[in-house]
Amino acid sequence: MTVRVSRRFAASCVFAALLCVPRAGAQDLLISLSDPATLAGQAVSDTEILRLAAGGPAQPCLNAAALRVYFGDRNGDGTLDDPNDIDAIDFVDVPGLPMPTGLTFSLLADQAGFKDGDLLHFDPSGPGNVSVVVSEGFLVQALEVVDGNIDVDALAIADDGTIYFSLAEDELLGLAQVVMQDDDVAVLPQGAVKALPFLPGTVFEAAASKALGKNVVIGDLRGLEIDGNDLLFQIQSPSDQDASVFSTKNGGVLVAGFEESKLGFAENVETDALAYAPSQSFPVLAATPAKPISGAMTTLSIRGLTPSQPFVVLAAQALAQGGMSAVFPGFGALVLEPGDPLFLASLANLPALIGVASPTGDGSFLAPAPGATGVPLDVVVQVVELASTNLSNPIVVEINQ
Ligand SMILES: [Ca+2]
Ligand SMILES: [Ca+2]
Ligand SMILES: [Ca+2]
Ligand SMILES: [Ca+2]
Repeated sequence: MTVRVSRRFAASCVFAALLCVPRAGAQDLLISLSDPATLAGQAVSDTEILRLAAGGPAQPCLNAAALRVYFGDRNGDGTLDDPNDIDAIDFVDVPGLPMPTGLTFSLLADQAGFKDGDLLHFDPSGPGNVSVVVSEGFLVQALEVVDGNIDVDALAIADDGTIYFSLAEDELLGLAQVVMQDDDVAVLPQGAVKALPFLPGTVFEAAASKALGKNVVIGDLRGLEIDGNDLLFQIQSPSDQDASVFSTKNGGVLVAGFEESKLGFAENVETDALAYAPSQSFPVLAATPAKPISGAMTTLSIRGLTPSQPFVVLAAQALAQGGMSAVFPGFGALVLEPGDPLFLASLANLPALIGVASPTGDGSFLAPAPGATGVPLDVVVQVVELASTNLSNPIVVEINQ
């Protein structure tokens, strides 16, 4: 027996009182997948962050290549590391800083000294610097988790700093032996060391049931965002709705245009993270192959460009460190080291580095990978649109590695 039901009234009062910051209008969302899938013929990993506008389809946003740059070389072996599956996100626009620095996220599993219950962010001090915003240990103490171990798997941070989060598994809490289930939502006000009574998963199950017009068992709560007095959420079950965005609005609705059927994937997909998107979108850059040998033809692919407009490819051998970024629209910052010889050389050869986007906003650029045979070389690349000066994400082409 648990006291979960008897806490429902108190939780409902908290629910009404705390969700009081309105947001205006329909807004794009960020999502992440639980498993790899294929979108418009391109592989999407379960770590990547995708952008979703009402009606879809999903578009790449923070792709695997950009995440490697910002996650950095975590184990010190000289090459960049991929974060393991990201399973919780919140996003706040930070003007003048690269887009990833507005992201708070949690990993699916412990990695490189980070815990799967830590809330992490990409530090503004530069790509590759990752900080713990709130540690798993702090959250364990705030909830009084008996076994001392949690995995955060859904996250929303209110404008007043209140943290809403869900756990990946049921956990026994405190001396009262309360069970917090994996579809419940913990509430931790800004500055508090103890969590408030959690929001019961029965609220979300009832909302999903009302939205779908039938009684459903939602399983785990996988994604969470705040929408004025309501919460947006994503669920584990049923499988034909486990990538849909639901709202507690009016007792429960599917958010129009954000149903699973609109995402546009080749496969049946499930999502595991949800947040509001940046106000600005940006061209998304990737290289194929990501790790060429010197001389190998390498394709830079760009999606989300302004249709039919020219863009230029900029390259450097180093990332700008510590406040040296230049502010531009789109991705938010040029992070190429401005004094780098390759960067200066690319500026001197700009006409050769100009491409033109297709009428659908795609671009590509083909070049042989530079460098001496067998010698490891990193080349950082960003693309900038000439008219709008919108920047793409950076990538690092890891040559001979
Ligand atoms: Ca994911
Ligand atoms: Ca996690
Ligand atoms: Ca943990
Ligand atoms: Ca959960």
